[in-house]
Amino acid sequence: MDINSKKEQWWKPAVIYQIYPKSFQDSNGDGIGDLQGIISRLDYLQELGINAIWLSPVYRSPQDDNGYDISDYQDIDPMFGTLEDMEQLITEAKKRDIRIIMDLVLNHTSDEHQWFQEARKSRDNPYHDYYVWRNGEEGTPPNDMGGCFGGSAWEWVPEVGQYYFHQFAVKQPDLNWDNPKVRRELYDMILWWMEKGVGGFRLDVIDQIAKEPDSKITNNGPKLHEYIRELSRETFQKGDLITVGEAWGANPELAKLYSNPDGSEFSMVFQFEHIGLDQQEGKSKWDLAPLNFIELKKVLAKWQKELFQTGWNSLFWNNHDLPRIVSRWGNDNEYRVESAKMLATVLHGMQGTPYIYQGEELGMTNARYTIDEYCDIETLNLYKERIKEGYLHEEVMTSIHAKGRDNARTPMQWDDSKHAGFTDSTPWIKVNPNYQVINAKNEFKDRNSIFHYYKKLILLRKNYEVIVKGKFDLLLPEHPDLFVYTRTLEKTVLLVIANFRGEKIPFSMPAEYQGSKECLISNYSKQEDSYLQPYEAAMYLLK
Ligand code: TEU
Ligand code: CA
Repeated sequence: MDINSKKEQWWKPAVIYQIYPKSFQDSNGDGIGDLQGIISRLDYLQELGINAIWLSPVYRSPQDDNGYDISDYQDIDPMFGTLEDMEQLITEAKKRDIRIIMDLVLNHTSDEHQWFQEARKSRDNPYHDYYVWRNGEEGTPPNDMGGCFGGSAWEWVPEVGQYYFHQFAVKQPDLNWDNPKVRRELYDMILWWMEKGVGGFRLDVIDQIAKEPDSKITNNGPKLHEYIRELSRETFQKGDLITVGEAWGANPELAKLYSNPDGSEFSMVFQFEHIGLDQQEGKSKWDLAPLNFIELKKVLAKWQKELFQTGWNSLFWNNHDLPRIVSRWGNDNEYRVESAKMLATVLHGMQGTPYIYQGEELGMTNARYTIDEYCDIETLNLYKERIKEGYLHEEVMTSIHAKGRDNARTPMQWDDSKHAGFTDSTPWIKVNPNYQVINAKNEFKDRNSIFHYYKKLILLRKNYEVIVKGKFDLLLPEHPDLFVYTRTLEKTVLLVIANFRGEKIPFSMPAEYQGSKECLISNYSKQEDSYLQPYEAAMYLLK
């Protein structure tokens, strides 16, 4: 493909659905979601109207970090099925006009990967230099860098008398991107998947591949964009793919490189600036603070403005690492339905590619479990660490209930039968007890459900070019309760209004928008003249 060709990218009006395979649908009664399970639910996804599925990793893996620790990139973990199942999923999805986006974890492998097994044998093993090693003495790591899941980022290997570097768990050694052989192996693997008809890739922690541990650089290393351009040139640009990089360290300037319309890097990136707005400044996500709402509007507006015609945004509230948005910035009690729809309206009215995380379309909520009911390595390590540091059990649990990754990983709630229709046997992680009320079967029946609302939002994006292409303008930036913006494409103006509070908020339509308008969607059947109802949201087309 000529990267300079100005042909309209197919994925610009697309909506993507993220599946966390372990928790989506079990087909063989082992309590773990699998590929055949996903195939059996494709009709559901087609009904919702999504265009692509981002599948969290299904490669062979010891599952220390639920598949983000890969031991064979070119095989499927038996827990999820076989390569044939994967091929069948690609074919069956294609029949329904759905593309499969695979998750590429290129920063690290599992320590059980063949490459690492060789690498740790001796310093002159041909695979040794596939990873990042430093000399040192046992007990004195090269520096004080910490791993993302707790502990040191360095692990001693007596056989070679060296430390290896791992930004994540001990069992996730970092690959050495400075070694051209490593890069070539990864490109060949990607090309192999492209041959199989994969529709795109999500690139795990891609901004961390060019790390330079001697200078304590993790993300945005000096060679990062050189490596990404090479990766893109050698692989993605040979096909018609959608690619999205995960970049916690992105700012709009960097995002313009990543999502340059010339196609030299990716289609878009996930940026996380809005995600950190409910934590104490300078601290971690576990140190809770109320959402800074005005800042949320500013941050999102900034990204909308900055990437307009110079890049492309990913739009998301949720993923498998984040709490459920309705519990986080909505209200998962009295106004669960209203607030879930309100949050969806705000997100789906913006410019970019919206991502729906499994169960978000049902208004699934956070789970409040006891510590022994959680499975996530991050949560379990954090608990141990904080208790050791002297935090009280209750304090730590409050943080985990709010931010733990397992909030997103509880099984998909399909119906009100035992285990929510996810499995016939014991699920690998407990089902959220609210499944008897919150489930796909109920949502399907009810014309006013969150599910049908998402379906409509997806359709609006297909039918109104202004949602895909319009210029974004934030109104009432300092308003403490309302999120209001317009999208403008030539003479068409779309107005989006949302109340982020569980109470009536005074509001009357600004004079310039009082003329004739059509309500495209709203979470209330009737609008009031002088105020917005609790969590009310609407999209208007101004004429
Ligand atoms: O996440 C990257 C990442 O930085 C997360 O560890 C994040 O900081 C954390 O979840 C928020 O507390 C990606 C994957 O999405 C995640 O599931 C993996 O565990 C991680 O990479 C390692 O591959
Ligand atoms: Ca299974």
